[in-house]
Amino acid sequence: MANGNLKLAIQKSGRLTEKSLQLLRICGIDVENYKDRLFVTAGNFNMDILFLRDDDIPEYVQDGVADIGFVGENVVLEKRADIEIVKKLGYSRCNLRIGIPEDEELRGIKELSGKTIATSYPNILKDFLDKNKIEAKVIQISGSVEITPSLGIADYICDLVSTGTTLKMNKLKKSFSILDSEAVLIKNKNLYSNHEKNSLFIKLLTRIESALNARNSKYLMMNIPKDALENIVEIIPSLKSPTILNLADESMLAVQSVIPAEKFWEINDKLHRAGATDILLLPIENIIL
Ligand code: PRT
Ligand code: ZN
Repeated sequence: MANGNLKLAIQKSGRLTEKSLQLLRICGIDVENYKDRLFVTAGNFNMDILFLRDDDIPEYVQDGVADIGFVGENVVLEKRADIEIVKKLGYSRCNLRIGIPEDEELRGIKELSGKTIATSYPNILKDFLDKNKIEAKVIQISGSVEITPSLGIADYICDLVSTGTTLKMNKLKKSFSILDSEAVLIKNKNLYSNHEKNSLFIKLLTRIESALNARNSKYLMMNIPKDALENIVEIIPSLKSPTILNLADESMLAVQSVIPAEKFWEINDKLHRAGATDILLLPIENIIL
């Protein structure tokens, strides 16, 4: 594999895999026939993709076996790898939290003192406890942390939570948050010294940034009566000034604009009231600013 290609490590099989491949596809990078392979070379970009367990990605990037990686920030912090976090990628969001039995209450973090807490993230938890000057016993468990309180192994747990269903199923509930996590782009600290690879990295980063910009934006199109223009332009939360086009019907205009996706339902009623018709909202794949 010493071919000058940029080497990207992603999770082989798990919660990050599909979203990581999808991000590459939006960046225009073809990754085909990857099932049961340890690595593949992209069809149309000088890049090799290595498929690894997520826990191994920070160390592989630190040691330069891979140049860059997509991995959960929780794993990066737990492994204490000497790498650079370049960017949050906006997927696989979760929360590392203290979970406690349903019938207990914790009024402040100091009440963790003297308790036994089971976790797969002992380093992150110990850092949190040290920072808050709390002495608690941390026991490291590699899976099914949520059953430890009912087995009498631990008082509380510290685990990743997304919907909260796992906690509920085990008669536990959410308590303090230790870390908000999501997938991040990481890179080897010496990558910049390899000019060829670094320029491939910058090319990829530009594409990732344009994909992330687009993910939160939509393309809004509508027809409006000419005399409503001033009103309507005020309602639209545009990235830039909206495009305004004449229509065959001279009393009407077409208005088009990129807007933050989450704003649409907020402004939709206002647009209607101001006289907009034929409102279309379209997805955007990339935005190059
Ligand atoms: O085999 P490999 O080691 O590669 O994978 P893995 O089994 O260690 O990891 P995987 O695929 O389960 O998760 C990969 C990454 O996804 C994690 O490191 C997080 O960054 C992210 N992620 C996002 C999550 C969750 N959400 C999540 N809910 N990882 C784990 N969970 C688990 C959690 O541990 C608990 O058991 O899901 C359960 C809680 O989910 P809810 O929805 O019931 O609250
Ligand atoms: Zn793992």
